[in-house]
Amino acid sequence: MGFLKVLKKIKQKEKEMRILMLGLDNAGKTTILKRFNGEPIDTISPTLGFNIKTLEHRDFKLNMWDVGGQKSLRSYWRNYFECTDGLIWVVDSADRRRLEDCRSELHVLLKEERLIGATLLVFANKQDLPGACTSEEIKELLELDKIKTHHWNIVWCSAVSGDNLLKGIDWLIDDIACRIFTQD
Ligand SMILES: Nc1nc2c(ncn2[C@@H]2O[C@H](COP(=O)(O)OP(=O)(O)O)[C@@H](O)[C@H]2O)c(=O)[nH]1
Ligand SMILES: [Mg+2]
Repeated sequence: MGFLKVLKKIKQKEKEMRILMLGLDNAGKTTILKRFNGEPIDTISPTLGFNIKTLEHRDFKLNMWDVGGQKSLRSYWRNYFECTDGLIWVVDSADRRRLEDCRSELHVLLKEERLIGATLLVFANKQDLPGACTSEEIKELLELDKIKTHHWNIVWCSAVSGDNLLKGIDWLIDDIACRIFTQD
């Protein structure tokens, strides 16, 4: 049996997925992770470095990597790419000023060889804020339709209210499961 097949078998048995959460700083990555994990979200400080959480969801074990998004930390993102099954790109939908920066960082990221094959979920977060762009607007502004290299989807959400987090994460898990667990 080839190496990749062996890897697939191991993953299948443990139903384990490695998910990387990225996006500009202040987008809400840490808040999403904590909210999803049922932890309090009122004492979150900016992530310097990274934060790993293993969550059980449905039948799956999710290794979630939450990596700091400050400009000075972005060159370190590449250290976390290996073996990524899913990428969650979190957007602050109310921060219109930085959406251009957000678009270019995302498209640079998707050119990374080590991320080929990763499923991409874009969370249009902070939908509870007045003036937030809709997910349709975010899709246009981030030029998501240009992405042909990855399975992708955009889902609006609010980490503060918890709205739609499950919908996004379930889509991601289903897409990954189809790719890595059902082939032989
Ligand atoms: N109104 C609102 N604020 C949010 C939401 N998600 C995160 N925030 C706030 O945005 C700030 C940055 O969140 P954080 O999770 O630290 O962002 P990170 O840098 O991407 O990890 C914090 O003050 C959060 O309370 C949301 O859905 N709605
Ligand atoms: Mg953070």
